[in-house]
Amino acid sequence: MDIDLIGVPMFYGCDREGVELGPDKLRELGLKELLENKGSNVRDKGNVVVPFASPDMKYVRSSKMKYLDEILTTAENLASEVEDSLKRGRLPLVIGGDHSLALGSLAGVAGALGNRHAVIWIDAHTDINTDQTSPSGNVHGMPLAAAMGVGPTVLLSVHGKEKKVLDRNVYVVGARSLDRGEEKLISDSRMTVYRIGDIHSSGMQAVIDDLLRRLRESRISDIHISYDIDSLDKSLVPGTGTPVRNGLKLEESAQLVEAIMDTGLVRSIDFVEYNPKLDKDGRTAESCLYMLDVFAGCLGRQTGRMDIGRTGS
Ligand code: B3U
Ligand code: MN
Ligand code: MN
Repeated sequence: MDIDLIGVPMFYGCDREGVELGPDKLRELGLKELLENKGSNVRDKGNVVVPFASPDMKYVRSSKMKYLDEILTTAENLASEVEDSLKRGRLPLVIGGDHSLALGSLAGVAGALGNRHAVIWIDAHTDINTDQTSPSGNVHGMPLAAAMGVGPTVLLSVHGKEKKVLDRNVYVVGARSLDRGEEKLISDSRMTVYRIGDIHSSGMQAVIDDLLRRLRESRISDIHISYDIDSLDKSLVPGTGTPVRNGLKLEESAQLVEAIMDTGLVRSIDFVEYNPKLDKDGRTAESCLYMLDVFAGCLGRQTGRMDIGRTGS
């Protein structure tokens, strides 16, 4: 597989410093070599430009969304890179940074692929708050709602059209920490949420079978995976801003990722919320490398350029 690595050194969406060091730390740990050793051709596009802002600028633009201007500028920059990579037939692997970067990656995906794709969001959270329902004002809790066209216009209008994905093509896996407004949006929309309780009661394989069946039935031809490392159990990822107990084991996560990757339909990937500053004894680095190795193995098995010779809209 031909892969474009794109780093997004940003913490504005979680308002907790350290996560901006994620992309360079993963490079230092040998991410490119890992992908290459498993058979992919990798081009490192470097980091997208993230504007500087000091803490006193947090609420300059909005009282409800921290660092709004900086997040929007970064999202625009990232959207162009992702769209460009996809149009060249390469797979953008976007390394965060906090999850607000998905505003940009999903906008880029929509720009290149239109609206026939599915988004699979692997996360302890659903990230479908709006400026009105967010308990924190942290934009990393809002990007998936915005991608579905729900939320304030400023978040929806990143890189053109307002809906980046149809709600019926959105799947969240691993959710276990939801806010009230998020629960309401789940019941009001057609998105599918596989909660940790579903996974533990039916087993990961049953969840995978159901997910793949739905993708087939909706004739999905392209998939974006947004992988938040806090989907993993708290014990595995001390180095993330909001670790949540009762999460996925590495083996469960690997099983899930392999099943999705092996559809051959995955066109782009986000890997987010690794905060090297908060890590303890390198445990999070180890979990990240374990999962990135799983992605690398799957990507290495897939050959050649992807044929995405079509434009969105
Ligand atoms: N749902 C909460 C907490 C949160 C969302 N995403 C993460 N934490 N990582 C919020 O602030 O929206
Ligand atoms: Mn997230
Ligand atoms: Mn999360």
